[in-house]
Amino acid sequence: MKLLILNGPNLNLLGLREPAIYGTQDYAALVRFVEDVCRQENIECEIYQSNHEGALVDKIQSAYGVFDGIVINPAAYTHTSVAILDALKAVALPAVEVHLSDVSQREAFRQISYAGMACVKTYMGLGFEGYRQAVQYLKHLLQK
Ligand code: CA2
Repeated sequence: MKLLILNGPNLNLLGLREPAIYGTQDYAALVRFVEDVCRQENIECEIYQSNHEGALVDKIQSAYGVFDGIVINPAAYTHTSVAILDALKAVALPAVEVHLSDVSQREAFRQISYAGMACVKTYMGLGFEGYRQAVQYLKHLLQK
């Protein structure tokens, strides 16, 4: 089983600012966390972060026929990107949306998730743990 883990803009800056919202650990720690989870679950993974919408769209497109599922935190593009929504729909791989923070309790502009419309499940407000839940959810779904 092979999963693509995608992270959107500014997540590479984790730990530098807003620790009350996003925690104190940096992006390298998130990568290590997800790699450890995938190792424990016996899942192959590729973890990719970009600050560019088109690069994320290209990566989703390239997942077709290569990966079995996608875990995606589109970051700010969650709330704006029909292009990412369309790419997820186009490849039609099971996708799970993750947010470190509980976006449902934040600003009005964060209340819409375009990417979420193409996802089978969303985890929010769990910090890094949300990625573990997402990987495990996809594992169980794909084993059915
Ligand atoms: O809670 C999440 O995971 C988000 O996807 C994070 C995004 C935000 O735009 C979404 O609404 C919710 C922001 C990503 C990183 O932002 C940083 C801001 C300051 C310092 C470091 C990272």
